[in-house]
Amino acid sequence: MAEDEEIILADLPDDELVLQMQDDLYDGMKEEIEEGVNILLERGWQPYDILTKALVAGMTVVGHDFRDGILFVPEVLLAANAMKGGMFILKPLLIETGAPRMGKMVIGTVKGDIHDIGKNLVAMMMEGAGFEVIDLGINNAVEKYMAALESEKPDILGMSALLTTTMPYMKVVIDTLVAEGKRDDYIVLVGGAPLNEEFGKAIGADAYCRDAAVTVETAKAFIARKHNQMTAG
Ligand code: B12
Repeated sequence: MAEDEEIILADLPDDELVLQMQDDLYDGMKEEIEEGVNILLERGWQPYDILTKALVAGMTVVGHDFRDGILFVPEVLLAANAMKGGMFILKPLLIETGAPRMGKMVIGTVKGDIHDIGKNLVAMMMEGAGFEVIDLGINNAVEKYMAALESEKPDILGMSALLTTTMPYMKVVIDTLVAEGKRDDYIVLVGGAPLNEEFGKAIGADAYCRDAAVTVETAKAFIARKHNQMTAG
């Protein structure tokens, strides 16, 4: 196809459309991403598959080239904006599953960190699975988490960090919970690209979750265990 020839997204077969959407995400083309999402929905694709195969996969490529110095912050911001355009369309579809109420989660990105795409995705998937989610947004100091736990009384506290410099802040929050004798009142789940299971254990979280789907499964398992303990006790 000639360089200047316009690509008609709706004419592409599914596999080519998905690859084109990954390219468009890379190039920060929000409108094209929205159009692609709508086309795949019309073709009967599941919202979760669109999210993972087109959007998250596209963002992974962006991540690699950002790491390798091929892309810079302005371009990554555009890609993030395009991703959010797609997520905005998918959000109500992921949430309206009619799942029974599972529990409540307070979630936020830690102090010094403004990455929120992964956190938003976790929040969306948790809502879709029937959890009530209170989203504290980005750059949360320990006081903000403590105040929300006090007022919302959730079952789960979720913390997100995408930087090696901000992930230790999760321990500040957990240590504060311990110092105030509240650690056992909450299931603490942590996540973000630089974390791993070992880190989660080291800071005293209940679990590290590598992605939104694992978060939902882990949260359900912990809630079930909590209910069993309550009925046994
Ligand atoms: C998009 C992006 C940005 C955007 C953020 C836009 C936004 N609104 O979020 C912008 C351009 C603003 C940005 C800025 C910066 N970024 Co940045 N960014 C990224 C990038 C490319 C993608 C992150 C992303 O959205 N991924 C997609 C989502 C879906 O994945 P995820 O976040 O990992 O989330 C999943 C899981 O981790 C998990 N999860 C996430 N949160 C939670 C929470 C809970 C409770 C649970 C259970 C699970 C969970 O589930 C999610 C869904 O499946 C990453 C690359 C990467 N490999 O991660 C770099 C990256 C994180 N950024 C990096 C850097 C260095 C920066 C800057 C310092 C750059 C600079 N020089 O200014 C600034 C820091 C700003 C700040 N103070 O926070 C580095 C971090 C390196 C390090 N080791 O610390 C990375 C790894 C890129 C790199 N390799 O160099 N960035």
